[in-house]
Amino acid sequence: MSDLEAFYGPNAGYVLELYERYLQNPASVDADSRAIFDNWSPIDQLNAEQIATRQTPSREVSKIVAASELAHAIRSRGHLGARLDPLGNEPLGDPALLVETHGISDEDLAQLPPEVVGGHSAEGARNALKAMDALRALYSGTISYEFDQVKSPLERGWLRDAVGLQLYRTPSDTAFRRNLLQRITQVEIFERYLHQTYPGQKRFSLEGTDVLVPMLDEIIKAAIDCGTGEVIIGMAHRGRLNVLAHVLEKPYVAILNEFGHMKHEEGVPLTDSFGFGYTGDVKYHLGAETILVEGATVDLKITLSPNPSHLEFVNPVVEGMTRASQERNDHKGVPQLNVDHTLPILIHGDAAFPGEGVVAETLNLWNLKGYTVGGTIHLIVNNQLGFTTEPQDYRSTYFASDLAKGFEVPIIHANADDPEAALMAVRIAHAYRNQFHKDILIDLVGYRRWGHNEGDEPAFTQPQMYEIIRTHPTVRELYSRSLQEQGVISLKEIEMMQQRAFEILEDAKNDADASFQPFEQEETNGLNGHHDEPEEPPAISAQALKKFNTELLSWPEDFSLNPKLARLLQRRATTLGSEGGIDWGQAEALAFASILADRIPIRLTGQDVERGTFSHRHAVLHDQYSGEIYIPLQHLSQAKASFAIYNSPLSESSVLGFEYGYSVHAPNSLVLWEAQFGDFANVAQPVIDQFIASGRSKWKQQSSLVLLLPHGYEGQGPEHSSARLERYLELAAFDNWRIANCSTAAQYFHLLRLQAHNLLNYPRPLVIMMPKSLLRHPLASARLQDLEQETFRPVLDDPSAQNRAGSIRRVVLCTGKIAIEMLAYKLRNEAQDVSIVRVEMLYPFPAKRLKKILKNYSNAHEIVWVQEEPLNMGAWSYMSSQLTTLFEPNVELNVISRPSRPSPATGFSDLFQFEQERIIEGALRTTIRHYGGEHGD
Ligand SMILES: Cc1ncc(C[n+]2csc(CCOP(=O)(O)OP(=O)(O)O)c2C)c(N)n1
Repeated sequence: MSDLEAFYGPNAGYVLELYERYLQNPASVDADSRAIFDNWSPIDQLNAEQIATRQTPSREVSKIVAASELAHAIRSRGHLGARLDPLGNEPLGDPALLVETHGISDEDLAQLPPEVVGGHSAEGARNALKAMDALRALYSGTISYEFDQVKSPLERGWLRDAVGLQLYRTPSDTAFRRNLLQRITQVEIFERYLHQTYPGQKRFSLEGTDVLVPMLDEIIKAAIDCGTGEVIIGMAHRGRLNVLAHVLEKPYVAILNEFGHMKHEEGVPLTDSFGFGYTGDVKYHLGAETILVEGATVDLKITLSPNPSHLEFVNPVVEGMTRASQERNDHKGVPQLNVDHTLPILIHGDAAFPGEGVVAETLNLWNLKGYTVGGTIHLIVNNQLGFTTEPQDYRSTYFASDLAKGFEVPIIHANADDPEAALMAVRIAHAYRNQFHKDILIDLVGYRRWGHNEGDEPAFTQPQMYEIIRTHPTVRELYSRSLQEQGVISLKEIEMMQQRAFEILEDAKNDADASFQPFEQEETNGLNGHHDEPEEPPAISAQALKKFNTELLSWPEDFSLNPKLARLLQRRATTLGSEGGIDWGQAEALAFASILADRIPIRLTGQDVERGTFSHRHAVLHDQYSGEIYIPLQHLSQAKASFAIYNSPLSESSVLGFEYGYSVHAPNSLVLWEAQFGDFANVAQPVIDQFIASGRSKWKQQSSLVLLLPHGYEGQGPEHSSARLERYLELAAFDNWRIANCSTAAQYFHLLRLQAHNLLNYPRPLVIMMPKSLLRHPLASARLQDLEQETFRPVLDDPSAQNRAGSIRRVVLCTGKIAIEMLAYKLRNEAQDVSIVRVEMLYPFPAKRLKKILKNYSNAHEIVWVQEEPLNMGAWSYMSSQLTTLFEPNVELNVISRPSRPSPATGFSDLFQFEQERIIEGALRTTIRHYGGEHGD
């Protein structure tokens, strides 16, 4: 109650009012007030009431109010006055942080009791001035906070308590501090050793933000204490070698070996890469895994995802890996998510974080049911430069972290020259994530001791900054000096620490030199297969398919499905008879059902996938009255694995990166991503180029991700026609993935099953050009026996041409929808000398099968590749080089297409129609020869 003696008159009235609010809901008052009220007794309340009735001189009241406003300003805007820059730049400041702005002086504060400031800083302080100083040290020191963007009062209260009550202060015992110094010493000496031993070689030194490593140590320690099973880290080049060595425990010998013996600076290892398809990556992009064993029982797996040069694109990949690690899917229904099992950490650059859009896309995932991972700890390694570019040229906001505020992410800024402050930041971050399962970000403000890489001269572009850095002591020097002054460690011990760290590196270098082996042949196991054949999945009985179908068309009795949709779905009950008519959506559902029955979990995501962009899937049913949903694939009696389906946010890069990461980390799951229209995947091109197409060759990363890309020319204009098949074909090499374009629902059914059954023994991404008009086309539909008896066929010969093979003069080769259009075209029956052969699997190229089919048409004198796409797009460039090896030289190879164009399709429907008919007629009439070309025929 002594607190209250200091308050009188209206101020005590205010306190009482606050107290009443506290009694109703403790979270509704600020943390500091709450801390006081937590210790109040009923007597205190009585006294407060008495005090409140006394008269107060109004000047005193206004000083108290001013002091309390100042304290509030420090708590909410202290970061604007914080000493965050090790290089000594002045903070931005804010008038609200100045005493005089509030109409009072330090002398006034010295007259007021410390309780007007409240919280931890008031404890033991002689007066409000002292308490205010302590408050400034908490909020505007070498650590500071931005919490006001967090909407939940409960969370804000928790965060204020964490700071105000110093709940997560870094331990101050001698052993802890000495260990911390030792760690910083290892980090620094490692960089110095590399600098001296391999002058000019790129390593993207961490010096200037060295404390990142002990920060990661601290998070990992906290994770172990919480029983976390896995920590997954994503980061770019900066400090990666240091993290690999000290956090992932990659042996020094291995790292030094890479330095000493790289044939080429950009990292081609000395393997016979032409023989094995593994071409590797530069050392500062490599990933690693380690298992930390603490005591007898606790194992923590730490994974550092490999990273391409494209900054920040690893973010969604790490989130997807994390989600995969958090889910159990060995049961039917929804996967069981345990976000406490895995902790993701994303380390960003200060220029890349606000600059690369994929960061915002990834932040947007945190609270979405298909994507949440229960919070990510973000760390910006802020060295105040992006290559040679300064903050005023690479971001429009004051702090590098400002983007995150829009996502309600709490932000902690820390000065990288104060290791204890930096550690407190991660201690709070981990506890917050643990408590609220939300993202939190630390902006670690440091500097970069060298150029962007070690071959760069930074003084060319930042002369003044580097003049300061040249003489600025390292964090190790600063911290050891501080510990020495406090008597925690002696100079001799400090020197011995350095000496020891050097010796260990020297020993490793000797070992590296002695043990170097130029060929890594054994590591290429599993990567040397060229054009392997995937294994056929087991056959599936008609009876089983019928049972699946019945269950897929069942929902609870009291479930009110939209009557129109119910009728639509009921049509599927009739298609397993002799009439057939199984359309794409139904074939897919039956394939999924059979895959789930075979214990293979499925995850399907993309924009509007639950219904399907073309209203063809309807995997998720909605009750018309309650809004409840029902997903038949989660209720199948025979399902033995989970089925997850989520509409994605409107994003391609982050969601595709996420699914790639998921597929890598859950290799036994069938993971599918569907683009709304195929060419929207262009927006995710870095994910396709850097991960899906090349991850295996660069990092031996295995993925069986399926990309479903709607493709086909139907008069919908330039951006809704082409999935840019040519791009996938161009990236195809060394059996890196499979590219298919199915023309029937049955083929799609079998292809899905083929992929699902080869997840582990033949893992490859699969790109499928998906149809639109074919989704319900009778000629593309399947009969029950097609599903029961057939398997996926990479090439489909023309059944109608079998009995007249000898009279075929022209073999039309094509892929996908155009085949069905030609078969359905009015002139088809007249074109008796034409056979229409469909290439359903474009890559790996089905050379043997095609050759066999072509051989059958021994009198054909012409092979024509027919495509809807312009000549410079589609499969033609790829096909033309592949096809020439398949037939005799006297056979002509021609092409029919739209003429070469910069835009994939016309926006005019009449022009589209005209061109489409010309292509089809040109293919079917052997007398007409108008082929596509640069300017048309
Ligand atoms: C998508 C992409 N754009 C450009 C680059 C080229 N680049 C590599 S590092 C870098 C500067 C990055 O600055 P920052 O994010 O602050 O990280 P730092 O290197 O300073 O640690 C640039 C422009 C890249 N790697 N990726």
